[in-house]
Amino acid sequence: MAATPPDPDATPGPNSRDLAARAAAVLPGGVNSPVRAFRAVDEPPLFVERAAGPHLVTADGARVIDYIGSWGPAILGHAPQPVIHAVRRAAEGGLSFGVSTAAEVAFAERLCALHPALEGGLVRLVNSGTEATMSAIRLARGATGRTKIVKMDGGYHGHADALLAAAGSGAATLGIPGSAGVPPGAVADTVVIPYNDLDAARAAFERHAGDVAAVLVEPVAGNMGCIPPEPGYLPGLRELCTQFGALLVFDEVMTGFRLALGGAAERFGVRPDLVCLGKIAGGGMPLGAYGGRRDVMERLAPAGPVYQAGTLSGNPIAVAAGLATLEALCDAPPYDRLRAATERLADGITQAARAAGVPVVVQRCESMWTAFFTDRPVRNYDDAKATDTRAFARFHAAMLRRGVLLPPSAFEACFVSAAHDDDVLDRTLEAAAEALRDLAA
Ligand code: KE4
Repeated sequence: MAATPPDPDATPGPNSRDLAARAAAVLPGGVNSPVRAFRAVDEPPLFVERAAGPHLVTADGARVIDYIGSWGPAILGHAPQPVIHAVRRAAEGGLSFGVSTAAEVAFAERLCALHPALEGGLVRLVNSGTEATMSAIRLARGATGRTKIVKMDGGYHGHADALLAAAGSGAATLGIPGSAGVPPGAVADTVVIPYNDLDAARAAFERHAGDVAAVLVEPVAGNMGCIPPEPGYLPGLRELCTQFGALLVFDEVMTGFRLALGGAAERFGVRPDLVCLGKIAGGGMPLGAYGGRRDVMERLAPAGPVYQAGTLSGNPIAVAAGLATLEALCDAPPYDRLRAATERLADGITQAARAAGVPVVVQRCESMWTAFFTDRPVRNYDDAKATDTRAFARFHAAMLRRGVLLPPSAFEACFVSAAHDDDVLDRTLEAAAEALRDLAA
């Protein structure tokens, strides 16, 4: 397969190597978010100049097929014109006011019309997924008067202290700090259990009876690679939360509007008490949201005693991008085609790996997928950590050499967009077959 053709419209400028050197002089690790450093795949970081549809154009003038998709938001493909136009129009009217706007009300109405958890409920707009989950757990604690938050080992919900908890020594034990700078006290009420394990969830409730405020879960795990819930798992969590008087909180920052217009709640038919949204909801602009049961949300200031605020919450430009994105998804739901495209990729990579004699398990849910280098299913974080991440790194490099950019970590999900047409899928599968033969050689 020929190397990626240079983009004919590329404008000469500093290349990724020059930019990486400059970035290292002013940014910690040379990046504004760790995964962009490409350290998990031992490659120099890429810098993007612009993007359109399924492609990124790098600072080196290469045009690559993109499966990072901005870590989820780019479900329509990059630079979708309806969203670009909406952002332009909104920007003409001003960037931020600190006073409410009609647009943020219309956007909230659209969210409440689309996500099952928001039906008849309330939603609060914030600026990131981190802010959404951080606020949702404070609200859960304030609304229930309880302190324990149960989260999954390997679940990532942004970088709020209480959620940077690693698994403790035993099942259902209290979390230990998952990062320097997180004091033990910040995670003393965070209980970490394995994903896809209802017995562990029940044990957590029994061990901390009456003090579990909420269970926070990515309904489809996307931050330990793509790990779908096993049949009955989400309904089981729903039953346990109801039985023990805790709130079920779906972190749908990644799965919201990705799996279906109603996210995982619609896809799996389980209604959480609260839902956290981001990524696609902002159409690539800084926006998050959390919401759900009216009786819980009414505990939020200024209606209630739980405080949360934000200068740019409901920002008119971010709301314009989010609303235009949701309108495009509602006008022409891409989900059947996205599912078929992802199925084609998964089957093609599986066949190519088998032909090359390389153990690969491709796990997917709708248009999220991950190629794990292993010969067995990946059910939870321990399974994911046991996969061959060095082989993934070699695969990542071999794919990039052939013009296909996968997320630079074995513990991330790839995303297919509505702009990934058959030719792009063909090129991806051709590159994968060659890359897997490289690995086997
Ligand atoms: P942000 O604060 O990054 O907007 O959202 C945090 C977050 C919350 N919940 C889930 C399920 C998430 O996946 C995320 C963020 N995801 C990562 C990648 N998987 C963002 C990429 C990055 O950190 O640079």
